[in-house]
Amino acid sequence: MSDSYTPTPADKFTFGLWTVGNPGRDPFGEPTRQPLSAPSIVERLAGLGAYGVNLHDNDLVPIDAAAAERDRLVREFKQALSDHGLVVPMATTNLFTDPAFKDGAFTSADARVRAYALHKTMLSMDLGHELGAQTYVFWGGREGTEVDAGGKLLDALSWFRDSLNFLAEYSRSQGYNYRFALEPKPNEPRGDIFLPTVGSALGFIATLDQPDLFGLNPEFAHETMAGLSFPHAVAQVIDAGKLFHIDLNDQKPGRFDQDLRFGAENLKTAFFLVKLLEDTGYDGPRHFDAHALRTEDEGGVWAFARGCMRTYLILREKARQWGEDAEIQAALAAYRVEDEELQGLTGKFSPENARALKRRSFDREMLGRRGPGLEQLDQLTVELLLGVRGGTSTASQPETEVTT
Ligand code: GCO
Ligand code: MN
Ligand code: MN
Repeated sequence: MSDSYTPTPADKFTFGLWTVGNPGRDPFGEPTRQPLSAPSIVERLAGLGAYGVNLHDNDLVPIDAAAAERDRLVREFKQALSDHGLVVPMATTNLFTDPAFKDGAFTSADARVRAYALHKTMLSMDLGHELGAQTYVFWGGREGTEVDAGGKLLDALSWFRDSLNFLAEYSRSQGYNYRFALEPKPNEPRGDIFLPTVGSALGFIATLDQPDLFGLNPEFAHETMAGLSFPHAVAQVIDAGKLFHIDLNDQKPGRFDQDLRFGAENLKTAFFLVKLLEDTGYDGPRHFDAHALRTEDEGGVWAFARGCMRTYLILREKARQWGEDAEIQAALAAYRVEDEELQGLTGKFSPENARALKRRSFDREMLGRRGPGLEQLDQLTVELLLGVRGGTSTASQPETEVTT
């Protein structure tokens, strides 16, 4: 079946080898699906219209693989990429599965673990570069604590900073020129993960030696787990010029890390997110960091992958309709009150502006009485999402009644 919501590589949808390759293991149960080889994932994703595939070093090469085995796996993967026209825009390091990292990688209190984490990351950066990756993600899954009796909170930040500075220099010295994207998460697998939210990561980047090389890879589920709004977080990342990559999925607040299909849970939030990305011209990959439900067989995995991309495209179409809907645009225009004279006074400080503003009297009661029309605007949005506001023209749509 092919319709206007069928993705093409121009839509820049990517998946991780670990996402569609997720075999359905959870802390309480064994895998429910057979592992899929990397070349077979590439073939299937290409068939569905994806643009690329991302990976951790050990998604492709087992941690204890001998050199010949590594070379064979990389060769076969590269062959599949070129056969099927998929790219690898992003690479990252698995610094969380091996027991060596159980108390952190870059923030371990054991200097030998910190050194091993650098060693492993440099090798993984070599691999990513070989595959053509231009963005390198740091998700500090084990960088955190369950108990703070170790007293390392400030040391951990400084070890983390030293490691990122070291790796940025490594990238430059090798001519890799990666852009680095930090991916914050509040918890899971650690009780508390360092740099838990988008805001924390943005603040930390400002303390690095080469802050311009670092941006963010915010994830829908991670801010949602913290009870925060993902569109608000992403807006702040865009405002800071730091949206280097994005992880899309879905999540119920207050639950374990669910990694649900994009749009499966918070449709309206997903809509405003897609609208934000499209309105601001984000042109990086739309990466789905999610996996099929544990209940599913392989058919369910591909239904999941197709569903993530279709929902994004449907929401993109809805965002376009929203922008062209006359009634919505009228409600929006009414919501935003412009006043050229006052905006002239408040836009930039000058002693004259300050004096003029202080002299000015305001009709505070009138300002407090004004209804901005958000109920109507939001209801129009809901109706558009529910499909009862039709296509591009709103001429034949019934007017929503406004009661005053
Ligand atoms: C998670 C994270 C990871 C990272 C991945 C790439 O919650 O497990 O989202 O999936 O995104 O390690 O950096
Ligand atoms: Mn995640
Ligand atoms: Mn992620």
